[in-house]
Amino acid sequence: MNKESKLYIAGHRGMVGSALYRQLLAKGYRNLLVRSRQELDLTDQRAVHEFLREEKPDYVFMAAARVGGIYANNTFRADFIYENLIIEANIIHGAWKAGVNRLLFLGSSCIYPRDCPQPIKEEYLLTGPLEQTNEPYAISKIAGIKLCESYNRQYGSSYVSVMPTNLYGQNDTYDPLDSHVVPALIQKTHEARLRGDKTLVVWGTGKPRREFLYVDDLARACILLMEKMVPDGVFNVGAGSDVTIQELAETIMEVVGFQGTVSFDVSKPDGTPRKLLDVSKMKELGWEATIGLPEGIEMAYQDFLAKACN
Ligand code: GFB
Repeated sequence: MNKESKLYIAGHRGMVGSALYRQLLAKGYRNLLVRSRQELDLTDQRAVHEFLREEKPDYVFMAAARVGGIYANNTFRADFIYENLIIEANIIHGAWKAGVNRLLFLGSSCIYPRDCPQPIKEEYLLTGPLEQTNEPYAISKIAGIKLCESYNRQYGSSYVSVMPTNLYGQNDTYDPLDSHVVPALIQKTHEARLRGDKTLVVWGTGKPRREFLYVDDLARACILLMEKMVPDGVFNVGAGSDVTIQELAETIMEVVGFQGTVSFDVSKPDGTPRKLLDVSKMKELGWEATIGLPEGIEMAYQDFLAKACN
């Protein structure tokens, strides 16, 4: 990949896509190809194939997906599996037809079996049953990995898959019901502080463990994989350590300046008990996470405040 290469970022307005866009621009890549949802509907096969055939990008970053937290995954099960499957099929097949040899597909750590050994190695894929709250989403992401692998094996392309752990950071989606735990708790804690509440309600038991990665660290890993043209395959990208949801809530309360206590709504699901990724493969390539949790939460909170004030 050189500075003149034509790079298509699918989903450039989302949290991951916008981080990729910012970082690629900062590194001097000038030939970035993007389309808004209004300009290109990624669920429309004909439109996607025509776009890729006309534009002929050299590289494709696939950051477009229907995403959300545990409630959204569990509720909009059909939308999550359908939209992700069709977007993946359209872009991957369209890219291959347009002669794109290098593509990066973004999956998720929820593709791994619910109860697999920790930390999770890439080879544990498809060795056991999945977590139920996000099974449709996970199946769609496994399909994406298998699409990449199959095109590589049948047609000799070089499509690589990245499995990020739970992400957060600049340009996250804030919604008390549908978003992931970090943005949901940032918003809820902020509002609880403004109202002068005594208690912050956290879903589940607070005991599940999660690994949180600031999105800029992920973007750096993706660009490295594309620049180094590492062999195809699946690459875990995670922070290397995890915390309980209770510890996360306490960190957020500290950053936001909320003095109350935490209570747990156990009528809400916990989801998978733990999903800490083994990131040895990325470490061998010279990548590791650089943004710690309190620092990252502080940056995310500033981004939330900037948006809330606009
Ligand atoms: O981030 P999250 O929604 O997704 O929830 P998952 C993580 C944990 O935080 C769960 C708890 O145990 C939740 O019960 N939690 C506590 C909360 N309070 C809240 C809250 O206010 N909002 C939310 N959302 N959670 C998702 C998958 O799983 O992770 C996706 O559903 C994807 O498919 C994503 O893989 C990375 O980590 O459980």
